[in-house]
Amino acid sequence: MTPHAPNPPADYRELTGPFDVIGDVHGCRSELVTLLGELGYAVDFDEQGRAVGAAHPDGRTVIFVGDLVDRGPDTPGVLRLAMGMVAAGTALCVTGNHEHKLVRALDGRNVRVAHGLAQSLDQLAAEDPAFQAAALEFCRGLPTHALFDGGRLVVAHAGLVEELHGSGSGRARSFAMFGAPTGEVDENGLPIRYDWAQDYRGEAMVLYGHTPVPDLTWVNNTLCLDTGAVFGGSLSAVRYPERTTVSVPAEQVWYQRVP
Ligand SMILES: [Mn+2]
Repeated sequence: MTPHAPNPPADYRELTGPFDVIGDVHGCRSELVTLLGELGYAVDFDEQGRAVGAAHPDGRTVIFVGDLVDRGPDTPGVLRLAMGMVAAGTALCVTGNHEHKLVRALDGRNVRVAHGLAQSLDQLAAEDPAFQAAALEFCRGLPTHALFDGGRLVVAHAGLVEELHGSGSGRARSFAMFGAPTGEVDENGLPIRYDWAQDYRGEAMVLYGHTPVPDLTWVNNTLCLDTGAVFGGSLSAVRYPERTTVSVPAEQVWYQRVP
């Protein structure tokens, strides 16, 4: 068993899109199927009624910003669909901090089972061993961020300052998955992160998730796509290069936000 080391960034600069970039899914499989439909994808189902792939008639490609897993009702279902799309070449994906931690847990590392990891572990344990192994290898292989369209588009789970675009440094990997803690905590004891987007002046569009926001708001050519689907918000996507957005409401509150 190889220790899980976060992967280098993926160089997809030759891919020009068009793309549909989807925010944090967190096991919300039903909302993901609905969103793909709204975006014009035809979703494929297997004989057991499980979503196993999706393709767009105009050849568009999905990019997932990571955090497919944890908290929600059907992490295996989300992984099955995303893995099928990636295998078929209709989607690409970068890692979130939740995939990173799930891999560590499945590798037997000593991680604190919190923030919805227990749901993923329980749900995956009910799947057959071949799927469990494939899901682990899928999550293990995800890049920490990715460049597209000649470097004009950057996708990183927690965002990324311009100087780290394309960098495989430890700082780049940590920033892309977790953001940059300032060392301070808020009134709830949660770490305060550097608000990199407010200071961003880069030419590349940066699309990301990680921190749930109530609305989709462009900040200096960056857009956070995590609209908190698993917390009862919505699941969101932005079309590239069109910059138009699509959101579908959560079917229910799947996980209570803490605190
Ligand atoms: Mn995250």
